[in-house]
Amino acid sequence: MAQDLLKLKRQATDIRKRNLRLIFEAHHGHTGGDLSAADILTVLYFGGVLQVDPDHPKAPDRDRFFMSKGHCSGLLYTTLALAGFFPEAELSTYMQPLSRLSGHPSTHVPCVEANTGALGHGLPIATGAALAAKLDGTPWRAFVLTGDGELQEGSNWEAAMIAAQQELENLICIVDRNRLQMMGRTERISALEPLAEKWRAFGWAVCEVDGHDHVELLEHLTHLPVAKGKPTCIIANTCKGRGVSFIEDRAACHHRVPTEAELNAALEELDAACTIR
Ligand SMILES: Cc1ncc(C[n+]2csc(CCOP(=O)(O)OP(=O)(O)O)c2C)c(N)n1
Ligand SMILES: [Mg+2]
Repeated sequence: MAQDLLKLKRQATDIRKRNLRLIFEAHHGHTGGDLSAADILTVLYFGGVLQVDPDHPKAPDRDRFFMSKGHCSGLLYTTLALAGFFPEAELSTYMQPLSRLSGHPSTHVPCVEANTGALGHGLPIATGAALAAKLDGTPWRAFVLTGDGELQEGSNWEAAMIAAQQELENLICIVDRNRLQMMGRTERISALEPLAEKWRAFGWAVCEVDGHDHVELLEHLTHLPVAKGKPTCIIANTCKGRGVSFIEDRAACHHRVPTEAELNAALEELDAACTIR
């Protein structure tokens, strides 16, 4: 177990480092939101949570993952490439003309289940998918990752109502609760708290975790559903820009591209943190 956790820690560092290089090379990207969700995607794809197979990306019974905070396509593509869904070298084409690695997730990429990025659509799509799986009597689950600012879109709450009414225990919504949106703090712009109580009032089973703690994430994501007959919401408390001190918890980090000196400093800092046990 300790060995597995060390592997996950290294994997998360590799994802963050490759992701930062991708943003630097492309001169585009969402640095803060990518780093914020890196541990969540690490655990989903490398912690044995998602039942997906790079050799059979269209396997009918695969779990479906929807990256609703689609502005963080760079993180999704980096994770998928490192997990073997397409060659890592292709990451250098991110956001270049004719590349399938577009700025918002594209279904041309293996295991990307929907085109997302217009905020507020991932949960409704995942709800429909989970309902279809339930009606078909198939075992797969629908996972969705939303931003917290994204929850200001009303479509999420329409989907939340239907999901509870339909008792979609095969639906898991993870909220990247970094408390920042594009222009500042969520609680200043359009407050979400009490967020857990809101989800509970909508009929969901809710748990709150440290979204950078692999043990906590694994504990909840490998014991699903949290409650029989209810969809699950996991509020993952995170830090936007996590892992790079001069990027962390700043609104300006939302889509600021690092300079070459900043990139090198960030890579060094990530390496140093990974060697400390
Ligand atoms: C419907 C819609 N409105 C506006 C945007 C522009 N936009 C991209 S990211 C973002 C902020 C998202 O904040 P949050 O959901 O908290 O994401 P994170 O903090 O994880 O980056 C906005 C407004 C969009 N992509 N879609
Ligand atoms: Mg946010």
